[in-house]
Amino acid sequence: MRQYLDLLQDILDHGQRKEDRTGTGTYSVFARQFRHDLADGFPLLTTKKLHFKSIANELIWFLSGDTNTAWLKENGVSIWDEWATESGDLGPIYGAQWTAWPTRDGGSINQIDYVVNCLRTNPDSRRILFHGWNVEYLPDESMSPQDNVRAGRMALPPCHLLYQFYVAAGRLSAQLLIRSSDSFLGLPYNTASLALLTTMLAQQCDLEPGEIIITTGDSHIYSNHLEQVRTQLQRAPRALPKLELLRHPDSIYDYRFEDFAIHGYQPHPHIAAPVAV
Ligand code: DHF
Ligand code: TMP
Repeated sequence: MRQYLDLLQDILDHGQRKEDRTGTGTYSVFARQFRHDLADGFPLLTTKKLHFKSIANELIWFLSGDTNTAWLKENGVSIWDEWATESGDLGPIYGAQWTAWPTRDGGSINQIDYVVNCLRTNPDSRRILFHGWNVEYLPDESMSPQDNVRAGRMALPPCHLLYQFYVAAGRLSAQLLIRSSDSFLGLPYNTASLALLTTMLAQQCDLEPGEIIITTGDSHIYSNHLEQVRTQLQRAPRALPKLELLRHPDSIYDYRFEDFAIHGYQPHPHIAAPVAV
């Protein structure tokens, strides 16, 4: 995806040096946007190899409402380990807010049910969205992720937070606001995850996948990713793979990793980079 590489170049050329919560230091620009038509292929980065299994299983895990790393670990995914307590807890992060947003009467609201229902019964609605930014449960930035979890708060506040959907001419489009974007490590995951969720929702609602649009707020490259970014920018993007759904699950909650087939993914080799905790 040319636009992704252009964003990395933009940050290298125009990024301001900023200190950050993790003490690593970043180069950062504010508020960038890119779009991709899912008819042109599945947006899995080709300029470095991505672990699609981590991306798919993380999404399945979010949709299940789970916020403990145990299931991820059993399924070969370690991307959340650094922020969890010894017992694997991450506090009420994505899965909790998506599927069980707490209400004042002690109940909860499933925002994913709302979205699926709205897409099926009221696709022209301008209110088809779900949101992860539940202010009551945001972490205290002066405390560690684990101490926040012990206090009943999220380990990390959501980075990808506002998902909005749009239907026209039988196609389902989605836009996502990412308030803070680790452009080398996180953004390729977030992009593929949004594309996968949009494709799954389209299947569930008898629509064709349309466009995805991503807006990134604080769009940064960590100072210890500069070498990796330069390596990646020297590589020529290759043809995008195709995603095939092998089954029509009964609901948005019934997808398994085995339901997804990625065809024609021939990326350049993986580039390792340390994640800032
Ligand atoms: N913190 C920071 N600083 N950046 C993030 O991207 C981030 N993402 C989180 C939680 N906290 C974060 C959740 N998502 C990796 C990718 C996504 C992710 C967390 C970590 C990662 O380290 N990816 C490596 C290894 C992939 C693997 O183990 O499968 C990569 O090379 O893509
Ligand atoms: P912050 O909460 O101080 O913004 O730190 C969160 C870091 O994690 C920041 O570098 C953005 C990154 N991140 C992503 O880019 N995508 C994600 O999906 C997640 C969970 C985090």
